[in-house]
Amino acid sequence: MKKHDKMSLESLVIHAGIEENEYLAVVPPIYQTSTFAFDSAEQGAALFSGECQGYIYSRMGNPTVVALEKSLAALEGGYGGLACGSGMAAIHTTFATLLQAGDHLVCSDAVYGPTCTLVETILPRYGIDCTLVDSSNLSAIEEAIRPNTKVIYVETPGNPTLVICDLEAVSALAHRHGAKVVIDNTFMSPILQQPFRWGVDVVVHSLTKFLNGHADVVGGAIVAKDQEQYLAFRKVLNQLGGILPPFESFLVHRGIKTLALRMGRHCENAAKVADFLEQHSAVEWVRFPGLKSHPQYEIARKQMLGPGGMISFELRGGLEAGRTMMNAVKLCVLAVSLGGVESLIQHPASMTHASMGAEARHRANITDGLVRVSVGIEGVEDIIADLDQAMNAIKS
Ligand code: LCS
Repeated sequence: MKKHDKMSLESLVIHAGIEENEYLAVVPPIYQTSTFAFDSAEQGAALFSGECQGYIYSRMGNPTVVALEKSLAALEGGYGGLACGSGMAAIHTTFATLLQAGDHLVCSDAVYGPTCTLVETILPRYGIDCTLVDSSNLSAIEEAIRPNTKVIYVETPGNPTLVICDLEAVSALAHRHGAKVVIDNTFMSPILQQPFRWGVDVVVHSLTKFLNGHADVVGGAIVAKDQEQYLAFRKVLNQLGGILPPFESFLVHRGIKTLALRMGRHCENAAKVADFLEQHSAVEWVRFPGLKSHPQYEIARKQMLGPGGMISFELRGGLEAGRTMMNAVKLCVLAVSLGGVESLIQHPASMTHASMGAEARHRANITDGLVRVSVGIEGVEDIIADLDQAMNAIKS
């Protein structure tokens, strides 16, 4: 990656991971193959023993996937990237690498529902305990740390409440206690947040969202800070097998080329939509990192390069009003997922965060009336007009 060292993020999205190939194709080919032939029995054995480098079998590595992985590592400023079959596969692989029976994990209480379910119900079956905390409260995190705490896991901004964790402070705290910080950077993408700069140890992503950006791939990624960590993740991913196939890798790498442009537009549109919502009489409150009313507005300004495209809000009429509104949208799509070019609207309590259960949702401030919007890159006047007409349906 040396030749990219000094490039801006706007150039890295276009050039990182694109390397010369046999025919000098500007867009490298898709290596749609499960396995690679050896020159000889001796060479095959040397590849397996690590004496020589090359491709063996696509679960262990594939040139199209590696191109994407190099791009992800360059964008995050890490040592190496690992493309996974989904965001959840990336998170699972990360925990399976960093934790073992007898270890303890501190996890932010406002995370994607299945992440919460994984740490609360699946990891304990393997002897790994978890404490959920409000990750905007540093003393709550410190109180939760035990002598066997190995990982502090945060999503910032968190899904769906957009609660923000101070990455510099939590990294310093974790390192004082001999723990590692893993951050899910999905909501920001590397364009808007560079976690390694604040001392974070591992970055994970759902590639399904902003990085791919076109709602046509499910994928995930881990980015490791150094070689030792990268090799540890690679070993576990090779055995667990949750890899991203070549075609999906090609699509995500292609999506990344417009990431900087898209993130700029998501931020601009979302800021206007958040202002509109905050002034609307049907709205009780709005959470958006670009609004001064956000409780961690100052931390957002410090560590984020833009507010992002995600907004949560509560309607005055609670759940019933939310249902009416979601059934009335025309341009916005009523669907889960986020980060695509199209605006999406959904209800976390009955959809993305239903699996957490009512108690965990209550602890994480995910109210029954909370509505989440992923603001797309359409004409912002059309998004606002659609939300306005849908909220007007509540009154009638
Ligand atoms: N991390 C975050 C912050 C997410 O929002 C999601 C999915 C994941 C990880 C898991 O990624 P996946 O395995 O789906 O690629 N979030 C979703 C959401 O809010 N609606 O639908 C999926």
